Amino acid sequence: MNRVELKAIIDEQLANLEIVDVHTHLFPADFDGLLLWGIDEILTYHYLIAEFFRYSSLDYREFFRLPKARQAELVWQTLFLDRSPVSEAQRGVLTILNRLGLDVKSRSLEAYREYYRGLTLQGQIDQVFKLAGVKEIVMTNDPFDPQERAVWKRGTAGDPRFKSSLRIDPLMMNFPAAAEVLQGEGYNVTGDFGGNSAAEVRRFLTDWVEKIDALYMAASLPPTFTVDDNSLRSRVLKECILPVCREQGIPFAMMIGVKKLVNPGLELAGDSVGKAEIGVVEQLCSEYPENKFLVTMLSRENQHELAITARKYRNLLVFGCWWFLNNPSLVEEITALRVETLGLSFIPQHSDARVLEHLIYKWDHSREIIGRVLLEKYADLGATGWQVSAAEIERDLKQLFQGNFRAFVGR
Ligand code: FIX
Ligand code: ZN
Repeated sequence: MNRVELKAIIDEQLANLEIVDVHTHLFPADFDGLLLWGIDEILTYHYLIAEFFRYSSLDYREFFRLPKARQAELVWQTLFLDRSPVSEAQRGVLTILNRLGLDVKSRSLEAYREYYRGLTLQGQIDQVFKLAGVKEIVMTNDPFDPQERAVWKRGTAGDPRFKSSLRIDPLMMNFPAAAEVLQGEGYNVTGDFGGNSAAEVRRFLTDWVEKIDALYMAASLPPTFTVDDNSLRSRVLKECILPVCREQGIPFAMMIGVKKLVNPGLELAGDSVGKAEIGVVEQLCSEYPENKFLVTMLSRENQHELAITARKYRNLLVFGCWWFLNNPSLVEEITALRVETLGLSFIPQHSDARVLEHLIYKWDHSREIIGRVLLEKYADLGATGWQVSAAEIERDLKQLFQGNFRAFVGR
């Protein structure tokens, strides 16, 4: 099979692929408006807000007090009409518009708004999943968010395409505040993790994993994350989170390297990145062989050592080119490094979609790059005389884009 034939097969298999997107911030239509969608949400995505303020001297608070539609107009003018939208987040908007069949060259925000006026949310969910080639997504379900807690208490019709994960950052990042929420929910915990708190936190975690049928538990963690100390964070992890994950047979997903709110004025756009210590991943995988760890790290500088660490521990599954790494040049570099180091034993990407339509651009862009990397690797095999078949390419892609995750979570 020559390179042209190989590329045609890879492109066809990628186009027919049913992706399981292992980390998003999306929700079904009946989650009380928690699902963001539509052109104004697309244009006010925090990635674009950060880029908008590269050019604007507007007071942050003044901007965020504006109606969402006005914020979107300012972003459209500044990042699209006043200068070419060459950044990845800017290009993403145009990919979405183009794939929705809108006239990108019109550059008419009004025309795009008119299009949306004719849509229903449920219809847009169906259309976006189809255009993006996504079969299922995993939500980020936060029991510490009162709005989301109310939805789960009320009960929802649910949508089989939307799977759950239990996001528990406050337990590790601000236990006293988390303890107040748990007390309010009837769990006998104290802010200093005293008394019967460990057992009660385990009961809380068990109740919620079972209530939402969580595929995994997750937390985003700072570059300084360590478990060597006797901190509340370490104790909650070792005495509560890891035991419940073991009992429930689910992974703990650690998203390591976020510096929260280095610029608070930017709100969600105010987080940044720091190189973390890979030793904490080694230590947890080594000391807790009965636990499964999904890990993604935010710093480019952590990627090689994370891949090498995954070679040492089969209870570690690396996933995604997260957030600031989700740019074509880095996705290509990281995916090539992972294939060369881990073969097909990793999850190449997640969308981190915050707005429904992000599924379209995040997967269009990533599929193309990951396909390019795999073409090189299959071509390298061909050069040795090894002939990979279309069925084998389909098998490999299915493993990367859903099989590895399903096997690791046991679903
Ligand atoms: O912690 C997370 O889930 C991060 O992905 C988010 O906090 C972040 O804002 C994001 O959406 C990045 O893509
Ligand atoms: Zn996220």
